[in-house]
Amino acid sequence: MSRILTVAAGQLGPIQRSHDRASVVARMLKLMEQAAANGVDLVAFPELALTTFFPRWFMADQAEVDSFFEREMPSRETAPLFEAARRLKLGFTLGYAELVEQDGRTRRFNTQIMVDKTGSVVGKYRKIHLPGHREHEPWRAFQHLEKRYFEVGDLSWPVWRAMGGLFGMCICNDRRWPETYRVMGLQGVEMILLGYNTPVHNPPAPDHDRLGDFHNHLVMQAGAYQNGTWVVGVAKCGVEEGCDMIGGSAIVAPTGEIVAQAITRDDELVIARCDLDACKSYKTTTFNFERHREPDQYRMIVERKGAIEPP
Ligand code: CDV
Repeated sequence: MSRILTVAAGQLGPIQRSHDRASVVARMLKLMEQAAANGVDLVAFPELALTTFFPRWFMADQAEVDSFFEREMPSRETAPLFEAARRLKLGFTLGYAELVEQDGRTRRFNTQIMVDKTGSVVGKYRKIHLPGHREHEPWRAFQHLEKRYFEVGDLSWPVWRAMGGLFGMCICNDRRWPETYRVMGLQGVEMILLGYNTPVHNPPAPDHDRLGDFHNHLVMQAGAYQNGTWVVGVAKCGVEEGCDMIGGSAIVAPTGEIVAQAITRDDELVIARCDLDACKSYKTTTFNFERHREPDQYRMIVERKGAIEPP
């Protein structure tokens, strides 16, 4: 038996600050049309896919920061994506900056949604591992102010039943942390969809720069194998406002192998036929959690935040 889902990573090339949402949505619609013509069921788009990656700038004016956020989803500008989903019978995931009135205050999250073939939102995730810093650090070649502009996500990593499978999502820096995958693995996830914006240059650790593509695939392949799940990683990449960002969008099988990968750093569709039943062999043998995990011995993982060396 097999449950085949044809999935695409809808990689996006750079989005400059002068590009409005309508022009970005038009690029995404083009990829959705291509995807439908190739029998794709679900296309994943990158993190913060509707605008340039604005946390690279320090902005003192909150109104300027908020101009990068979405107050409703769908909105007038994003409605065509939802209409295309219905017309083409094609699901999609979309990363965007979310501004919401919640708990009696204005809250801002780095968010990703999953939309099914009827154009309905079936899942929402808010980024938990926010990288970077809170204050302006002028010594950097560019800022990374996610800790300033977003709150830590409040939804954990839910897993949803949709499109005949079990789906979860995470966003960019989350993919580097094993906890991300394990929380979804413990809910039986079969496919994790994630978008990213990863600069080549890492200001606090420039010695990592030559390894950006390697680390990108390393963590997604490990997460897929160790949890018996498909992982679809999709980049916004290329030179955006002078900042060089890695591509390497990839579809990773539960074997840990990359089955399809982008070859450009521009708008590109990466397609793979994914058998969701391929997860079973890993989930029922090597990574049969019920049989082999020893959570009592892992308590430190949730009880301790930073590393404390023995005396
Ligand atoms: N958008 C991100 O989360 N980017 C980080 C960078 C700052 C290292 C990443 O983990 O790719």
